Amino acid sequence: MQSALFPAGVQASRILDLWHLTLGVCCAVFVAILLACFFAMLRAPRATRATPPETSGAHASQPGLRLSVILATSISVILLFGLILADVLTDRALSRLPVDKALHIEVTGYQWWWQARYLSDDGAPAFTLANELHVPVGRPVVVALKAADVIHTFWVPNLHGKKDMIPGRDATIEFRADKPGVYRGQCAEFCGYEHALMAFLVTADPPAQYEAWAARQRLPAVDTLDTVAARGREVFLTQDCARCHSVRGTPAQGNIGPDLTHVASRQFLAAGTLANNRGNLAGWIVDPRTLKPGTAMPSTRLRPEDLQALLTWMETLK
Ligand code: HEC
Ligand SMILES: [Cu+2]
Repeated sequence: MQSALFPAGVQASRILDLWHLTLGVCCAVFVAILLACFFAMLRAPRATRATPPETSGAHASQPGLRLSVILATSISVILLFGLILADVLTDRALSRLPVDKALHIEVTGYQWWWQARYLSDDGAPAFTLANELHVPVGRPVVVALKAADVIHTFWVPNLHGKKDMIPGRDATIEFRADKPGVYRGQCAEFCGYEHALMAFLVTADPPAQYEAWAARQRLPAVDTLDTVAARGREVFLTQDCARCHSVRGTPAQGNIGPDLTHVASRQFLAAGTLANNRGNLAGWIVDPRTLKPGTAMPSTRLRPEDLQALLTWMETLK
């Protein structure tokens, strides 16, 4: 789900309250102005072909005009100040989320995918993955935002507002998911050709389930392989893949593309572009630039047996 109207956490629901207030005030003002126009038209003198418009009163001073103008202006000013106040109060409330026991994640925006480095409680790096974050329900999360190339914007509307990721500048966003669920995020700053295909997921799990997930992500790739999978691993290591991708537990240590240690546990490939299944994975490896023009990943021509073995191995990366 991706919607600012269904908040799943404190931050998003405060923003929604502010939005409701603004919407309510603006609608009330709009209706009041329409009513005023309507009554003005009703009261205006009528003219027909026989009776020319009566304009003699146009320059005469109207009783009560001064008062209505002063009143209307004051109401507008008061309402606008009210909105500014609500804005400031919301902003302060947003910055007051207690984060002492927070989970820390570093998210880096790349053209056009997201790298996430989870830190353990002592601040040491725990594991790295791409595009699909998990967070525990009820625990605050502090996400340190970075950009590797151009400006991106981190935005998960169910959890919080937007925050820019500017190269060379550090920023953080803090949120807490209070309802379990899968929330879709989207890059919200035009960042090149495939900006629209730069999505990600935040899954909010109950704490025990989150811990189980994190424990699995920490593990390296499985070592005990059947012959086909072992051959697939060889293909991965001897082709160019390892230059760009890491798979923990193998010699592959590239850091240009997503960490693939647990790629098979993700729902999507290439930042929300393709459902993660064998067919799409094959299509992606053979010709990523048709699926996502401009991506840094080159296409790889493989013999069919090698491709099948590679796919079989990648399916073990759960
Ligand atoms: C020049 C660097 C480079 C090489 C070589 C490369 N990739 Fe990639 N790969 C990338 C980048 C960058 C992405 C992210 C693309 C995106 O989502 O926009 C990616 C994405 C992927 C993904 C999707 C990962 C995810 O989490 O969504 C898979 C799977 C993948 N590559 C497999 C491979 C395999 C297998 C090979 C070798 C046959 C390979 N790559 C070679 C750079 C590379
Ligand atoms: Cu982007």
